Amino acid sequence: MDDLPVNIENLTSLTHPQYQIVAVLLMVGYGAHFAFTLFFLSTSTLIAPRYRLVPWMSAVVMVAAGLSLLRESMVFTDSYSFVGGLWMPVADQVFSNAYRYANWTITIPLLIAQLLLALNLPAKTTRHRFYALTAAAIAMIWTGLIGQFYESQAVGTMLLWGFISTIPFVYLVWGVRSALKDSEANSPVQLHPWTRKLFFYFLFFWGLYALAYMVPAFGDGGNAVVVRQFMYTVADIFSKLVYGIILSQFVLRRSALEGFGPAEQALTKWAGGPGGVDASTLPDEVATPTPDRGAS
Ligand code: RET
Repeated sequence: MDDLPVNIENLTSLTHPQYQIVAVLLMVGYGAHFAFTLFFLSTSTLIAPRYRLVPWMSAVVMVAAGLSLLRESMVFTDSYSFVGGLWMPVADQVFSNAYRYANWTITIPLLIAQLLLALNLPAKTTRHRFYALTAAAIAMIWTGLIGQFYESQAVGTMLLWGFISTIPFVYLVWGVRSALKDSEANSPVQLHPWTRKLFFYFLFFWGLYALAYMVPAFGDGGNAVVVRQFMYTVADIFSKLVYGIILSQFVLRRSALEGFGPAEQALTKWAGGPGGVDASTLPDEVATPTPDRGAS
């Protein structure tokens, strides 16, 4: 397989712990994404109808990512056989991280769309930014996809494509930053700290994918396989799942601040409690618990 454009996973044996860690990481990945589909669908009713697409898009992202990781996991277990105390790559099965890139082509436009919808920018700005950021994201993913085919044979070529891919990524980061900044003009002040923190959150966890891409430049053995799948799993969970929870919480607060009853009730219940909202930041009618809630 040396002369085929394959991932490092196909060229190295794995010890039993290395194999187990990757198998568990992939399982945690698809399990968490599938499970949280239910969370996003069930909590969406607390959010004002105009922002409800945000959790619904998270639910779609969860299913798409769950299926992709399930497939990745099945291909991983099919790609090795246990021989002489080691997990050896099998000759007639190719493991590929390309499934991930295919999946990002679907999920990233959704992640961008849900951010823009949560920010409640004017419709025209939202549309323009969506097209520009999605075009940059597709350019980033597909140039990275080409590059990762060179990781086992020509690390220099891989890094060159990685560099090309970083150019649209920088544009994407800049676009997200300016969308977040623009949103402050039409967002209640209580939401401003959220938008500032969101940028660094986004930068860190999306950047983790770029770091994972570079792992074959530093090693191509079993540890490199484990480190890369670990980085992918962390990036997946935080840039899709936890990101979805944060955006849902963000639009839940926005809904409450705009006077949407179910959101007000959901937040009032926890007002003053650990991690709850400060009641003084909510409209008056929200800050006063109703008698039945006070009694419980
Ligand atoms: C690549 C190639 C190397 C350079 C850069 C990359 C960036 C990838 C990113 C991926 C984000 C994926 C997400 C998936 C969600 O489902 C393509 C690895 C910069 C930022 C958020």
